[in-house]
Amino acid sequence: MYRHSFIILFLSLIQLIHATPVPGEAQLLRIPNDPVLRRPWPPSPLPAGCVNSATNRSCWSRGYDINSNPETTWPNTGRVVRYNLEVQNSTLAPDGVSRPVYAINGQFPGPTIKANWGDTIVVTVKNSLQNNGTSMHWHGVRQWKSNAMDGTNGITECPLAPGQSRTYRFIATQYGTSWYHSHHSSQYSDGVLGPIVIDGPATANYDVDLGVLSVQDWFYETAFSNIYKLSRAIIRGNPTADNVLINGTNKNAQGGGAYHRNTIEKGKKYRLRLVNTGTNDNFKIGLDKHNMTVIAMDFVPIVPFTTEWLFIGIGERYDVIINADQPIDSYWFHVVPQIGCSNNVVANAVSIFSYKGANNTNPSNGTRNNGPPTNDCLDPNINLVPYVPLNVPSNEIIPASSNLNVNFTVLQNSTSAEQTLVQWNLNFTAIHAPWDKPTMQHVLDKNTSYPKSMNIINLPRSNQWSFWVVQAIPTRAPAQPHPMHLHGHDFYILGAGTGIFDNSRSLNYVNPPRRDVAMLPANGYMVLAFVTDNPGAWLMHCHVAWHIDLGLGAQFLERADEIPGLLDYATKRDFTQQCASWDSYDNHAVYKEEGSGL
Ligand SMILES: *[C@@H]1O[C@H](CO)[C@@H](O)[C@H](O)[C@H]1NC(C)=O
Ligand SMILES: *[C@@H]1O[C@H](CO)[C@@H](O)[C@H](O)[C@H]1NC(C)=O
Ligand SMILES: *[C@@H]1O[C@H](CO)[C@@H](O)[C@H](O)[C@H]1NC(C)=O
Ligand SMILES: *[C@@H]1O[C@H](CO)[C@@H](O)[C@H](O)[C@H]1NC(C)=O
Ligand SMILES: *[C@@H]1O[C@H](CO)[C@@H](O)[C@H](O)[C@H]1NC(C)=O
Ligand SMILES: *[C@@H]1O[C@H](CO)[C@@H](O)[C@H](O)[C@H]1NC(C)=O
Ligand SMILES: *[C@@H]1O[C@H](CO)[C@@H](O)[C@H](O)[C@H]1NC(C)=O
Ligand SMILES: *[C@@H]1O[C@H](CO)[C@@H](O)[C@H](O)[C@H]1NC(C)=O
Ligand SMILES: *[C@@H]1O[C@H](CO)[C@@H](O)[C@H](O)[C@H]1NC(C)=O
Ligand SMILES: *[C@@H]1O[C@H](CO)[C@@H](O)[C@H](O)[C@H]1NC(C)=O
Ligand SMILES: *[C@@H]1O[C@H](CO)[C@@H](O)[C@H](O)[C@H]1NC(C)=O
Ligand SMILES: [Cu+2]
Repeated sequence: MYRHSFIILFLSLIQLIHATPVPGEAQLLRIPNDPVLRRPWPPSPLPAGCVNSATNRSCWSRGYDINSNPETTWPNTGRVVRYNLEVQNSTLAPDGVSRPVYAINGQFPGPTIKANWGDTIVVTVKNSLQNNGTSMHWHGVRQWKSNAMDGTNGITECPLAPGQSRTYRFIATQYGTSWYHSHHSSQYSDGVLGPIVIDGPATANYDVDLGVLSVQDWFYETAFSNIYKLSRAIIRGNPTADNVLINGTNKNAQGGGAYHRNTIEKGKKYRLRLVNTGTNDNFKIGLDKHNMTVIAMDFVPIVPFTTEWLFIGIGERYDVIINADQPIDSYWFHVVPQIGCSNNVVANAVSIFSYKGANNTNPSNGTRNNGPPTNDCLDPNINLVPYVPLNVPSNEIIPASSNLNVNFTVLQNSTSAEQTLVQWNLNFTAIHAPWDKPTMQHVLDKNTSYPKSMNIINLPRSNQWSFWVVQAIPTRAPAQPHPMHLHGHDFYILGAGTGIFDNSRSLNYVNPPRRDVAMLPANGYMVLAFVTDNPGAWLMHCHVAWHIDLGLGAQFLERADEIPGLLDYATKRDFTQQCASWDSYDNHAVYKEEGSGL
């Protein structure tokens, strides 16, 4: 198996060295023979007896530990974990206020998908809604050579029609914390989401894994109702959320509902897996009197750093360790919407951590409004140092053709206000992913006549570095940061700042942060890079649900020629059947696709 991989590696290097430019393609730079691109390989066998334990979390399994590079190597466990997720139309009251929720297996958030690093995850999704399709995306999962399992309707599949099921199957090549969510317009904001935990080694030790702690804004009006009004400029600006949910619960303004609670024991260390599963709000998080040791960003372990407050954007994840070393008492855990990248009636949401043996399980009211000293919407990039170091070649000027502008448009219609269209666009186009004819269908048909609205960026060549400048256009776009998310890759963040990017800005090529979501600063730029090592149609988009619904996305069509060969017989058959079911449902559906469909 190693020999086989070596031959592939060798061939890739040959390709790198002999790559010649293809006219008209968007692919930008070729850096041959990069020494850090494929490192370390093969994994050196570890001494037997290194066992993952509370006192040595850096171990994992024979041949794999915290030094292994999940971009190139993962355990072959032979283990398959199976889940069934049924999306249902129900009414729930997460914070004590009832509203329609599209729950999964009757619950919100949905059940946690748990696996070990290297396991195969098999999930059967059933759509039991009456009047909506669905499509389940496994956020942050690299889907290495498994693009068809990405769950992005209009790109990798047709939506799953009411009454239908489909089975997704993919390998956990990375480990850490994430979530799954619907990619069917704004549907996830109405409840179709749940946590993912992939166990693996860690860069610092802890005693207890408390699991995922999701944080998100929460609206009493449904997302579908809000987006209808937003897209037609019936309301202007982002709708105001009514609450913040912490692990799916909170008190409401009238005092109903309940705080989320955790009990901890003095002297122990706790791992907490933070995920922002929100629609519009970005937060800073902190626990009174305690610091957090941050050990992972998204699916990438980092050199641990300690902080009192941690910014978390939509779709981002941080794994942190809290040391229960303070006096036995109860403490507020704060989730504070940041001004400029949030719109919420709640200024400082809380949950409670109580030490075992504390006399009072309610913390003092005096600290109820503790908050971070500063308000901002920026990733702490300087502190985000990947534990397995990978560099980016630095000997190139970033060309103007790698610019992807983020801009905002209102297409006014003087005849009919109902027809006014608000759009966000990326590189001059508001993306539209046609549900009835996804990118995958075009690829299987070998049809390259894509409508411009699909906003396709072709990346035909293998194992090339590609560089992107995501640039907010300050003149027209409301000054607002955007959490940008890429499917199919972890990108490298070479730099981010305010103003217009030019090549005089300093960029970091030495082990820069790599992850799958990062904040584009308000009126600013972000320079990203990734290697074309994963054939597929991969969406890049803003994770503010309103913004992607209104078009803020593009798709990288990477090595299209190789995609059909990655679909086995059953996957191709299921794809076709799912599209046929969708078409027959859509013929008489009450609701039609609007906006991007994503
Ligand atoms: C933990 O395991 C690693 C191997 O992954 C080993 O090098 C290290 O010495 C161990 N540390 C302790 C404290 O046992
Ligand atoms: C959920 O049920 C309500 C009430 O029956 C119905 O109006 C709505 O269309 C349903 N939504 C979906 C997505 O099926
Ligand atoms: C989903 O159903 C709701 C009604 O329950 C409707 O408002 C919405 O437009 C539907 N969305 C889609 C994409 O079908
Ligand atoms: C949040 O809820 C999930 C699901 O119920 C649970 O597994 C997890 O432990 C909870 N997280 C915390 C930090 O309590
Ligand atoms: C938290 O970190 C700050 C800054 O490094 C430090 O001053 C403080 O003592 C730490 N608090 C605890 C409880 O460790
Ligand atoms: C709890 O209350 C008892 C009685 O007032 C007191 O003796 C004890 O020290 C308190 N324990 C803590 C942890 O505050
Ligand atoms: C804290 O505030 C709540 C709500 O305002 C109140 O019910 C409670 O009695 C207060 N607790 C203390 C110890 O003052
Ligand atoms: C941004 O969009 C506006 C229309 O809303 C347009 O006038 C302007 O030229 C666009 N700018 C760029 C750089 O795309
Ligand atoms: C404006 O609205 C009218 C009435 O709905 C519609 O017929 C027309 O196509 C719209 N024009 C544009 C440019 O969207
Ligand atoms: C190719 O795709 C385009 C856009 O979906 C479509 O209009 C065209 O008919 C297709 N061509 C063929 C030969 O199927
Ligand atoms: C961005 O859009 C422009 C105008 O449509 C196009 O010429 C250019 O190729 C696009 N950029 C990329 C990287 O596809
Ligand atoms: Cu955005």
